[in-house]
Amino acid sequence: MQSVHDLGFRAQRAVLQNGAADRELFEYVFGGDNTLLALSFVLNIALAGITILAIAYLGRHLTDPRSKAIATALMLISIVSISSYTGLTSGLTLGVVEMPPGHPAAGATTAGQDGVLTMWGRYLTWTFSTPFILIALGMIAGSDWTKILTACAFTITMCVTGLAAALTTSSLVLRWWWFVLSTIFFLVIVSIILVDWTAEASATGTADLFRTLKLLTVVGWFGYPILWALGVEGFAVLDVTVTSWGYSILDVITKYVVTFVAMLYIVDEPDAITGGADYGTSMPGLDPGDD
Ligand code: RET
Repeated sequence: MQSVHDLGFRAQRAVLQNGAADRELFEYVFGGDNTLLALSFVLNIALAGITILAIAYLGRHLTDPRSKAIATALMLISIVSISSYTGLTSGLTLGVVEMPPGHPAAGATTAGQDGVLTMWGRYLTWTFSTPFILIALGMIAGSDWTKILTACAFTITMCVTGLAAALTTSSLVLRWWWFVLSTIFFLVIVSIILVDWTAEASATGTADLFRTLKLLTVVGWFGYPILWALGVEGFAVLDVTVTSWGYSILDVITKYVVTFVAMLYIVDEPDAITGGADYGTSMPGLDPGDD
């Protein structure tokens, strides 16, 4: 009798053999004909690296735990990003996905395979990077952890359903249904930022900084579903290279620009950020050094 292990192994092999291998996709992107696409990945590796070093430098004199926590969250955004773009560059998180009947790119071929180039690693790694953006924003607004973690849970759900939208090949309707689900989760996050955190930032004293971060974040984040819809996975109005550059530019705004704006403010450790010894503790009045 065939063991469950054998069956699992055969299924895994079937999945991995279905579509172009990493090396073929790496050669497709870096082989010379798709230099612009390759640059959209490499640029972000460089920018993420510079941002990580800049945060380490700018934050070297931070002493307050809240300022340090925000700086760490900001650094983790770029740490995820450098890993994400390395995955795309190596071809590991690229794939060729055959679009369902009725899709404008149905019947397309890429790197000798039936399907379109899908940068599925982007959706996967946003699952890890966007929570850190929201942790930093929520802490700057002075929000509580219930709201911050709620926003994180919704962004994870948004990214995973976005990944499902990109990878569904069975039906066009279901691709768009995933897209609608993901958009609903996205709107929950937007409302937390625009309603709850905006009010909380005014009370905390970080309204000016939060206004800038909110603008960059909300406007920038709306760009992603628009690009998805116009890109090769949606209505296929834009080709893969333009879509990839679109995402890379949005990443520059929503990650690195947001990081520098926030970091330059935090470096001075203003009271609105540090908030005093009791700020954010579950037992006000208890000095952590008193044990
Ligand atoms: C998708 C497609 C499905 C519908 C929606 C999307 C939204 C994506 C967003 C991504 C933000 C990413 C960021 C990454 C930084 O590392 C998945 C494109 C709503 C908002 C800020």
